[in-house]
Amino acid sequence: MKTIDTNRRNILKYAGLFASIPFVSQLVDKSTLLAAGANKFSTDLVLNGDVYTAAHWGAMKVSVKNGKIVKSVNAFDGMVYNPLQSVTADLVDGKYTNRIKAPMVRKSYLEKKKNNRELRGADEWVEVSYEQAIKLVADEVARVRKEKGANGIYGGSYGWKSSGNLHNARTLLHRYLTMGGGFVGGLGDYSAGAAQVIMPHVMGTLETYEQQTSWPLIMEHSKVVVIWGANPMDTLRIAWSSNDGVGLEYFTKLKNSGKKIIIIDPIKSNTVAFYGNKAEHIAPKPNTDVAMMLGIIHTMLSTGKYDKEFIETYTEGFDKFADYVMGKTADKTPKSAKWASNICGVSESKIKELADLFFANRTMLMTGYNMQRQHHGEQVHWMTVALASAIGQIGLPGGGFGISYHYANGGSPTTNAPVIGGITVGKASGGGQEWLNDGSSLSIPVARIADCLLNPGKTIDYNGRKITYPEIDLVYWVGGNPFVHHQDTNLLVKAWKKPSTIIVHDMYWTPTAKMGDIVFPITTPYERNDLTMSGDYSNLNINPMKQVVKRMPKSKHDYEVFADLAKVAGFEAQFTEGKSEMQWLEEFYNVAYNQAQKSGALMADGEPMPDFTTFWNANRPLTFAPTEEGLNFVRYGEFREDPILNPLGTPSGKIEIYSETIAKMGYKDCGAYPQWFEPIEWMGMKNKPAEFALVSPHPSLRLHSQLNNTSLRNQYAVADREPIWINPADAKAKGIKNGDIVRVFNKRGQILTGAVVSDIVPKGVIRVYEGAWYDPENPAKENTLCVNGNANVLTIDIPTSELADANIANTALANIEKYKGKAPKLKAFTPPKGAK
Ligand SMILES: Nc1nc2c(c(=O)[nH]1)N[C@H]1C(S)=C(S)[C@@H](COP(=O)(O)OP(=O)(O)OC[C@H]3O[C@@H](n4cnc5c(=O)[nH]c(N)nc54)[C@H](O)[C@@H]3O)O[C@H]1N2
Ligand SMILES: Nc1nc2c(c(=O)[nH]1)N[C@H]1C(S)=C(S)[C@@H](COP(=O)(O)OP(=O)(O)OC[C@H]3O[C@@H](n4cnc5c(=O)[nH]c(N)nc54)[C@H](O)[C@@H]3O)O[C@H]1N2
Ligand SMILES: [Mo]
Repeated sequence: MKTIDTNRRNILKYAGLFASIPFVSQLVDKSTLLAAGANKFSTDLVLNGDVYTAAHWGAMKVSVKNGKIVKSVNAFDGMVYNPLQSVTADLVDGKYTNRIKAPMVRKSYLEKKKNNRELRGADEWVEVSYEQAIKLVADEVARVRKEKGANGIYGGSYGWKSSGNLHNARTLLHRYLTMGGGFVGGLGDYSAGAAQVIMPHVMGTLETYEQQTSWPLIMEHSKVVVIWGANPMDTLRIAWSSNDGVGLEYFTKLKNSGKKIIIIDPIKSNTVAFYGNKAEHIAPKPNTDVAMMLGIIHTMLSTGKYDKEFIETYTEGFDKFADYVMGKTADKTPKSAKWASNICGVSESKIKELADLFFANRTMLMTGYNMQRQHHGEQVHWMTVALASAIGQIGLPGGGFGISYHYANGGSPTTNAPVIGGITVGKASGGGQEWLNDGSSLSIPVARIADCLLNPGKTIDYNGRKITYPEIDLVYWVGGNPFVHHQDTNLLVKAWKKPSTIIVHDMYWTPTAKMGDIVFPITTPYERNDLTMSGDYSNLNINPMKQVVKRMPKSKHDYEVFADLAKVAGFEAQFTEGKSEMQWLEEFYNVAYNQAQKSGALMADGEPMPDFTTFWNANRPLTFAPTEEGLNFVRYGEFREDPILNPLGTPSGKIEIYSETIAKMGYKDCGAYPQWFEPIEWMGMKNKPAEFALVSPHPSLRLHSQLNNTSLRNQYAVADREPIWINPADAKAKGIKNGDIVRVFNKRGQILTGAVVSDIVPKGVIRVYEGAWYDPENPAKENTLCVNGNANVLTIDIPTSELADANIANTALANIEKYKGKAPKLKAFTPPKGAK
């Protein structure tokens, strides 16, 4: 146990991290405020000065001059630089910004032409009045509800939207559709869709979005840190609520900690570059980590250097899995280091060395998500658990595994912060909410959307049950960009022609907006007032998100659009609860404030939390300090201490290396214990349908498609397209030089990219980041070129397995050639015909 003194020291160190920003208590002279009257907060815009706001990429200080944004930086000085924070001005209005400036309707849709669906993406647009747009949407939603019921409306609307607990686009859509009588939703997410379904069977929890063993304990106890299929120096630039920045601080400190750092990634990612000679880089072939892990486990079982006692005490069915590893099951194949080496390309001796190293030292396996956005993606985190069980350090400080250190700052110690409220989905108007309780028949796995639109009535397997696709006639999308995020774009183009109506809200003419029928021009987060916490696991800060600039003339908040639609449908009072923007925010803030009043929780500077008016007027984030428990949190520590008293939420209460539940499902593509399955396309297959393994990880200088329309693009675009990384030997063989335009193609589609010839990718592998805006050369033609380089035009739209039905974005092969034609002009960042 830590003494109070060390804890206090830790807290002080922690507060030190954020010391560069004046605390609210230092800013506000309370006596003047009291004199001014307690409940006066200002919503006047700052015309010259600094405004504090926050985004997925963290808390920011935005400088304004004459009502225009001139600079935007981290709200806290001295933290690891995050370039995503620098382009706020562009997001409001820049060279590529491409704002939707007015409510618009597609011409042939407006004219009710019979073949209008065929013209989606290729049509002209017509500006309509806001009132007319509201009426069109309200009438159409009512029609579909009447004819098809809740089952006819798809509101899954997957996407990263913007930070903010009020202007939460997707929740607002769900609130409107729920109150109106229901909709078809989306199950799971694109991020960790396979892991979040398998892990509850194995560990009894979701695992993907849960707190990890705290970073201070990693720094103190881990001897070996394995960054496996993760690129934290890039991916920790963002978080779901807002980034607390702590993950980047710790991964930076780790560099010179003297620990053995191993990075396992086919590519020399920016994280590999960052650690340089302070880390060992091991490059397996893409999609082969499960085999590599098996080779390590086989070595451990063969040498006897594994933790038998841990396995006996804490796991279920390891013996059956061990039979598979040793080749005693039907396939008669020992999964030896040699066997693994043949598949993953890492040498037999290295695999054996890792087995010994992990067993002999306190080892933390930090995995990313990319490996599970692959065919049979369920297996990799299950296998990680099997490996960590053999090592036997789960539940020890600094040991075991953690699958979200790379994501939203897992391991950033949890603070004592009270939690603010947020807008909720609410209740169905007029009573019954049966459809919600029966979400099973009305939600489809998110990544099956194209399959669902194309095949109404089809029944699929999902995690032990059956789901029958409804017949969707109306798609309502806010806060997401499926024409960038979904696999096999050309299939989605076909699927998109099925519904009668597609409604999109966005700030920009994204490819998804261009593929809609009715679009609303939405305000950016810098044109509205909101609140968010930062630190998905730490709750480190409460951030004001003050309106920074005047809003674009015809733009609307998502909230306003839905409130107006609710009005037409007769449930406005229920939707708005009669509250204004600032009244909502005061209420959300007071949820936390009242909690703090009750518990006596103080902020990191030792002061009590200010009331809402003081907080809002002070215009600064509030910072809280980690608790003793937060600093000393060991994931599965209690389970390890007493597995009888603190069992896991699995059927056996133990770690299920063998799952009876999954065995009973009888799926061919997901067995009762973790296994190596050959992916549908990969480097080592026979009769490869294309030559190169396409890896499409998350972009360093964007959040998916967000920020593609900013000046950050100047830093990475090549020949005015998305870059493709090609190994020098492959480039030479294909006659491709740095800066050339490269056509990347396979049977699913074709894209144009700009060549970066570099040995950061191994031979036989190409990398195109996900997130480039889909830009069809001729939208009226099938399988037309995407001239901006959206990787998903080339990816495969099949499920990971019948268990999780998650996406397999990172399992694909493609060909490359130097593009010889005249380079088509980019239209990705210009409005469509008819729009200004
Ligand atoms: N090939 C490949 N594909 C992938 C992945 C991969 O690794 N490889 N990764 C997948 C993963 S993990 C994810 S999470 C998805 C991400 O997919 P998305 O979440 O769809 O990606 P974003 O670009 O964040 O899209 C958010 C959209 O919401 C809009 N928006 C922002 N704020 C607001 C708002 O307040 N109101 C409204 N109405 N709109 C707003 C933005 O302008 C943008 O168009 O991509 C997936 N696709
Ligand atoms: N800057 C930035 N940060 C982000 C995002 C973003 O778009 N931009 N997106 C956020 C979201 S929504 C999510 S879900 C997470 C995604 O987090 P991850 O899924 O972990 O991120 P990726 O970038 O897809 O992949 C991480 C690393 O895996 C490597 N990799 C690819 N294939 C393999 C393989 O077969 N084996 C191994 N061992 N490694 C492989 C890639 O080269 C990459 O370096 O990131 C979040 N953070
Ligand atoms: Mo994600």
